[in-house]
Amino acid sequence: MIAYAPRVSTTRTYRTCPLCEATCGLAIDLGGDDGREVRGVRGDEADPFSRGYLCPKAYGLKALHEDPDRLRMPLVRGTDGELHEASWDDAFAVTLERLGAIKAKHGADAIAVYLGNPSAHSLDAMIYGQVFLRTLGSKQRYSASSADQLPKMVTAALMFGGALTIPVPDLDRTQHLLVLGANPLASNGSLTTAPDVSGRLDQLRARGGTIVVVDPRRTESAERADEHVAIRPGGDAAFLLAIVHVLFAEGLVRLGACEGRVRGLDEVKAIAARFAPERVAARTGIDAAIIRRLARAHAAAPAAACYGRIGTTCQEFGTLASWAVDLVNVLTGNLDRAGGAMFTTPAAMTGRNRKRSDARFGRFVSKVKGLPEMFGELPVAALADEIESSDEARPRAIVTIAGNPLVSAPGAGRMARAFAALEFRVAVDPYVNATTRLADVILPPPSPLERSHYDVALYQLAVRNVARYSAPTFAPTPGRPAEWEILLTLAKGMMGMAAAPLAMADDFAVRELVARELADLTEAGTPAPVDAAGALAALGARRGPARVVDALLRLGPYGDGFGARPGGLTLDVLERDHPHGIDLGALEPRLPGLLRTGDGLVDLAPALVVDDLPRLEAALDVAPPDLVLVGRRDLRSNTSWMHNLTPLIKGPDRCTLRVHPTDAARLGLADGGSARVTSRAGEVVAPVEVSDELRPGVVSLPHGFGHDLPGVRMGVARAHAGVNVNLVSDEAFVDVPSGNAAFNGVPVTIVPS
Ligand SMILES: Nc1nc2c(c(=O)[nH]1)N[C@H]1C(S)=C(S)[C@@H](COP(=O)(O)OP(=O)(O)OC[C@H]3O[C@@H](n4cnc5c(=O)[nH]c(N)nc54)[C@H](O)[C@@H]3O)O[C@H]1N2
Ligand SMILES: Nc1nc2c(c(=O)[nH]1)N[C@H]1C(S)=C(S)[C@@H](COP(=O)(O)OP(=O)(O)OC[C@H]3O[C@@H](n4cnc5c(=O)[nH]c(N)nc54)[C@H](O)[C@@H]3O)O[C@H]1N2
Ligand code: SF4
Ligand SMILES: [Mo]
Repeated sequence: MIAYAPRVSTTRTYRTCPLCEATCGLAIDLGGDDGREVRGVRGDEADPFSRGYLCPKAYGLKALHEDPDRLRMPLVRGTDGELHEASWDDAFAVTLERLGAIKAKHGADAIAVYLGNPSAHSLDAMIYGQVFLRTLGSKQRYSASSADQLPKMVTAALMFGGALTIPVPDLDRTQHLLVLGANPLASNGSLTTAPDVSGRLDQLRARGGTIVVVDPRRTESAERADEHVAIRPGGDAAFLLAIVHVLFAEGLVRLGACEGRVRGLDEVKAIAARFAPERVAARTGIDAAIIRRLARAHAAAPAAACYGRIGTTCQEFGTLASWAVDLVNVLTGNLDRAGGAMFTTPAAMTGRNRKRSDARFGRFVSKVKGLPEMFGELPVAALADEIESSDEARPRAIVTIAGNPLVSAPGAGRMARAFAALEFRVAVDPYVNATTRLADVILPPPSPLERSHYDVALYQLAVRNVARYSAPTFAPTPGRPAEWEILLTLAKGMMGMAAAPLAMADDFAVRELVARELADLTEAGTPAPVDAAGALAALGARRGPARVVDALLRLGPYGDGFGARPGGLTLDVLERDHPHGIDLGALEPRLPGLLRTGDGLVDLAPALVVDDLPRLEAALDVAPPDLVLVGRRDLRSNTSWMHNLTPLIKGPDRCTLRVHPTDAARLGLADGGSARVTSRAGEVVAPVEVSDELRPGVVSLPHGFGHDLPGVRMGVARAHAGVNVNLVSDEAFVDVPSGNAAFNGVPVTIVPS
């Protein structure tokens, strides 16, 4: 008898890491009897974009795939009030019956939807989440955007015409980088997709360039810079307008590529005249002389980029600050030039040929505070208000998709009460966490390793033009729907077509999406190469999001145009010929063709933005609060949901309140002691870490913690529970024009505890 040894060989597969915006290429070694074991995760040296780089979170993919707490089957709340495992058929049936009844009785707006951050990293959720939203037809739409980059989307839409027409710093060619409110060494970059941002910053300095970091905390990124400017939280708009003041006053304004392509220049000049460096010095905490020097240095650099992130968007003056970032780019001649702030030319995106501007706001308003709709959504800071309103058409149910608003949204305590008061809650989510523990049904998507992946969103903001497709590393487990199938099942069910085959619904959804793209083309005056039916036939046997990516690639600037440009990119070509991805070159100037502002000009002084200036000017004359809270990110985490992965969470407690020594002394706080932090919205008690990296008067606490609530089924995270800073963040403290949450600069009082 011959005994066969079990298979011990390993197979190397490649895929893009979906865990942050950097999109690193990974080489994943598989082994085990059935080849379904992850043996190793490495950076893919052959990836033309990430060139072997990876961060510690990549190893978390194995832990995530294997995490016993990650749900494999749906949970449905039983008559005993507890969540129990259920079959997919039963879970879908309960969901559709309850949502259908609420919609029938109260209308579609009675069902709120919240789309969380990982939906930007899940191809399935990004594409089919939109399909679900469209078929549901509810105006009660929310997302993590309004707890993140909404102000930037608003100013991009107003200035350039597209919500994602956001300039990215051309990191690889710039000679001067002014960073405000971003810590790319921890976050790995955001609204700027740049794997190995740390290496790219080193190269910037190695070629003689300079980096200035403006941040109330001396962050990892500030340590790496030539200069750190410890701004007072919320001071960025005033600081940048003072820079613009100096540019005008000293005759340093140059429009470069924007020459003859702007409107509102005189208005900006008049506005800037009101922001002399001396006037803003107190509010910004930055000496007038420093502001003048930084303005001159920026204007003198051969190529410079101004870049702002969370510290400039999630704050009281987020829209003004986001606008002022791009004013500096335009007025120093750096917009749309190599080494300045440029626009990516992505290979696949929806709405590429759309001509009308995205900037149509306020088509409806929130019921309680009258906040305007932005890009079809209401701000998450208004969600609890809406649920708790007495309006007949208030939300009675919520569907959260890849979101954890009870941890991540401001005013988390009130949000928890509002959620508890709903009639029905559904979550599309792999974990039972702070939010989903309240759900009536949880529908878990499969592991990231069981899906296809293409970064449709993030490649729109990359520092090079790139394309990379990842096929599923592991075949999906039979009987478990893909995330797109979960969302499409909900979508067709809400259309009253629960019995229709999924394949038919998919054909319908994809035909609609392709037809919209083709209609945009025709409207733009380009003859469409095919009709929607022809496109569907040409797309062949692929189903789900991969088919959509193929369609978008083929209609894109490098695509085969469905036969119009033979030899062009298709998903087949990408998959077969470029398993490590394809580099499509450095960023190229894109003005004026990119502009969708109606008159084809960059609008330097949009009314929505300018109208908010009196609020900023009023703040210049008021003494700032004594103590304010800001956020903090750590390289080994991402928002609230990676704390259950042992390799990423082990080590010292990270959820600490960092306090400057002088503040610690006057407040009576000791390193290792504990402090009670109180705001209008609520309070938390957190361990104290005394650190001189903070600007005095500023304390910092990371978000994403507080995993010890009853019902949370995340054993590892529970052991590192931490506290939820958003119990202190105030849902009433927002960037007024956009309604975006102001997590940074929250006034607090602190006592030893
Ligand atoms: N105080 C403070 N609060 C903040 C911030 C801050 O800086 N300070 N930052 C804000 C920012 S920038 C953001 S983006 C938001 C994030 O806010 P959210 O998007 O609401 O929260 P996350 O913590 O990212 O939660 C993601 C959820 O998605 C689930 N999930 C993970 N992968 C998948 C998947 O593939 N599919 C599905 N369906 N679910 C998945 C996780 O289990 C988790 O429940 O938080 C904001 N909150
Ligand atoms: N490792 C890791 N990576 C992540 C995430 C994560 O949680 N962990 N989250 C991801 C997400 S959802 C996002 S949106 C991005 C965010 O990416 P980044 O914006 O780069 O990340 P943060 O670390 O939040 O940086 C914000 C900085 O703003 C500073 N700040 C606070 N208030 C102000 C202010 O008023 N003015 C100025 N100038 N600075 C201020 C803070 O001290 C902080 O250093 O990161 C993504 N990547
Ligand atoms: S930086 Fe880390 S988490 Fe982000 S894509 Fe790269 S390996 Fe993944
Ligand atoms: Mo974010």
